[in-house]
Amino acid sequence: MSYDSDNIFAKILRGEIPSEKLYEDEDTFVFMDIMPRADGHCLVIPKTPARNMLDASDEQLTACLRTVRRMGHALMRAFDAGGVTVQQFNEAPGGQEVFHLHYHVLPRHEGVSLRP
Ligand code: DGP
Repeated sequence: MSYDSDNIFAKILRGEIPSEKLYEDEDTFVFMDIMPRADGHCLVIPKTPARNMLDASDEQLTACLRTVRRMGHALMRAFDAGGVTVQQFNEAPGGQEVFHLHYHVLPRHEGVSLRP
Protein backbone atom coordinates (compact mmCIF):
# COMPACT_ATOMS: atom_id res chain seq x y z
CA MET A 1 0.00 0.00 0.00
CA SER A 2 1.27 3.47 -0.85
CA TYR A 3 1.21 6.79 0.97
CA ASP A 4 -1.57 9.23 -0.01
CA SER A 5 -0.52 12.81 0.79
CA ASP A 6 -4.20 13.90 0.82
CA ASN A 7 -4.74 12.26 4.24
CA ILE A 8 -5.91 14.47 7.13
CA PHE A 9 -2.68 14.32 9.12
CA ALA A 10 -0.62 15.33 6.08
CA LYS A 11 -2.95 18.34 5.75
CA ILE A 12 -2.44 19.15 9.45
CA LEU A 13 1.34 18.97 8.95
CA ARG A 14 1.09 21.35 5.97
CA GLY A 15 -1.09 23.71 8.04
CA GLU A 16 -4.03 23.28 5.66
CA ILE A 17 -6.38 22.31 8.48
CA PRO A 18 -6.05 23.44 12.11
CA SER A 19 -4.94 21.30 15.03
CA GLU A 20 -4.32 21.81 18.73
CA LYS A 21 -0.53 21.42 18.82
CA LEU A 22 1.11 20.14 22.02
CA TYR A 23 4.71 19.68 20.93
CA GLU A 24 7.00 19.43 17.94
CA ASP A 25 10.63 18.78 17.20
CA GLU A 26 12.65 18.28 14.02
CA ASP A 27 11.15 14.86 13.29
CA THR A 28 7.77 14.63 15.03
CA PHE A 29 4.55 16.59 15.67
CA VAL A 30 2.03 16.09 18.50
CA PHE A 31 -1.58 17.32 18.60
CA MET A 32 -4.80 16.60 20.46
CA ASP A 33 -7.07 13.85 19.08
CA ILE A 34 -10.35 15.35 17.81
CA MET A 35 -12.31 12.49 19.46
CA PRO A 36 -10.50 12.08 22.79
CA ARG A 37 -11.08 8.82 24.64
CA ALA A 38 -9.40 10.23 27.76
CA ASP A 39 -8.48 13.73 28.93
CA GLY A 40 -5.13 14.55 27.34
CA HIS A 41 -5.50 12.00 24.50
CA CYS A 42 -2.99 13.09 21.85
CA LEU A 43 -1.43 11.78 18.65
CA VAL A 44 2.28 11.54 17.83
CA ILE A 45 3.15 11.56 14.12
CA PRO A 46 6.34 11.71 12.05
CA LYS A 47 6.80 14.84 9.94
CA THR A 48 7.85 12.72 6.97
CA PRO A 49 5.47 10.41 5.03
CA ALA A 50 4.81 6.90 6.37
CA ARG A 51 1.50 5.11 5.86
CA ASN A 52 1.80 3.19 9.14
CA MET A 53 4.30 1.25 11.24
CA LEU A 54 4.66 -1.47 8.59
CA ASP A 55 5.80 1.17 6.08
CA ALA A 56 8.01 3.26 8.40
CA SER A 57 11.80 3.48 8.54
CA ASP A 58 13.78 2.61 11.65
CA GLU A 59 14.57 6.33 11.99
CA GLN A 60 10.87 7.32 11.88
CA LEU A 61 9.97 4.66 14.45
CA THR A 62 12.81 5.71 16.76
CA ALA A 63 11.86 9.39 16.53
CA CYS A 64 8.16 8.67 17.15
CA LEU A 65 8.80 6.41 20.13
CA ARG A 66 11.17 8.95 21.66
CA THR A 67 8.39 11.53 21.43
CA VAL A 68 5.78 9.03 22.70
CA ARG A 69 7.91 8.48 25.81
CA ARG A 70 8.39 12.23 26.28
CA MET A 71 4.65 12.85 25.97
CA GLY A 72 3.92 9.95 28.33
CA HIS A 73 6.01 11.58 31.06
CA ALA A 74 4.57 15.04 30.38
CA LEU A 75 0.93 13.86 30.33
CA MET A 76 1.36 11.86 33.54
CA ARG A 77 2.59 15.03 35.25
CA ALA A 78 -0.01 17.33 33.65
CA PHE A 79 -3.00 15.07 34.36
CA ASP A 80 -1.69 13.54 37.60
CA ALA A 81 -2.18 10.17 35.87
CA GLY A 82 -1.10 6.81 37.23
CA GLY A 83 -0.25 5.34 33.83
CA VAL A 84 -0.27 5.79 30.06
CA THR A 85 -1.81 3.70 27.27
CA VAL A 86 -0.13 3.77 23.83
CA GLN A 87 -2.13 2.51 20.84
CA GLN A 88 -1.16 2.18 17.20
CA PHE A 89 -3.18 0.66 14.30
CA ASN A 90 -2.03 -0.69 10.91
CA GLU A 91 -4.31 -0.89 7.83
CA ALA A 92 -8.12 -0.90 7.95
CA PRO A 93 -8.49 -4.48 9.25
CA GLY A 94 -6.05 -3.49 12.01
CA GLY A 95 -8.25 -0.54 13.01
CA GLN A 96 -6.44 2.25 11.12
CA GLU A 97 -8.67 5.08 9.83
CA VAL A 98 -6.12 7.79 8.96
CA PHE A 99 -3.28 6.54 6.79
CA HIS A 100 -0.36 8.54 8.18
CA LEU A 101 1.59 6.74 10.93
CA HIS A 102 0.35 7.80 14.38
CA TYR A 103 0.57 6.74 17.99
CA HIS A 104 -2.28 7.43 20.40
CA VAL A 105 -1.01 8.47 23.86
CA LEU A 106 -3.65 8.36 26.60
CA PRO A 107 -3.11 9.30 30.26
CA ARG A 108 -4.87 6.78 32.54
CA HIS A 109 -6.27 6.81 36.05
CA GLU A 110 -6.99 3.80 38.24
CA GLY A 111 -10.56 2.54 37.71
CA VAL A 112 -11.33 4.94 34.83
CA SER A 113 -12.19 3.31 31.49
CA LEU A 114 -11.42 4.82 28.11
CA ARG A 115 -14.40 6.56 26.50
CA PRO A 116 -15.75 4.73 23.40
P1 DGP B 1 -7.08 5.56 13.84
O1 DGP B 1 -6.51 5.66 12.44
O2 DGP B 1 -8.00 4.37 14.02
O3 DGP B 1 -6.00 5.59 14.90
O4 DGP B 1 -8.06 6.82 14.07
C1 DGP B 1 -7.70 8.13 13.71
C2 DGP B 1 -7.75 9.04 14.90
O5 DGP B 1 -7.52 10.36 14.42
C3 DGP B 1 -9.08 9.08 15.65
O6 DGP B 1 -8.82 8.89 17.05
C4 DGP B 1 -9.63 10.47 15.43
C5 DGP B 1 -8.42 11.27 15.01
N1 DGP B 1 -8.72 12.27 13.99
C6 DGP B 1 -9.38 12.06 12.81
N2 DGP B 1 -9.49 13.20 12.12
C7 DGP B 1 -8.89 14.16 12.86
C8 DGP B 1 -8.67 15.57 12.66
O7 DGP B 1 -9.06 16.18 11.67
N3 DGP B 1 -8.02 16.23 13.66
C9 DGP B 1 -7.58 15.59 14.80
N4 DGP B 1 -6.95 16.34 15.71
N5 DGP B 1 -7.75 14.28 15.00
C10 DGP B 1 -8.40 13.57 14.05
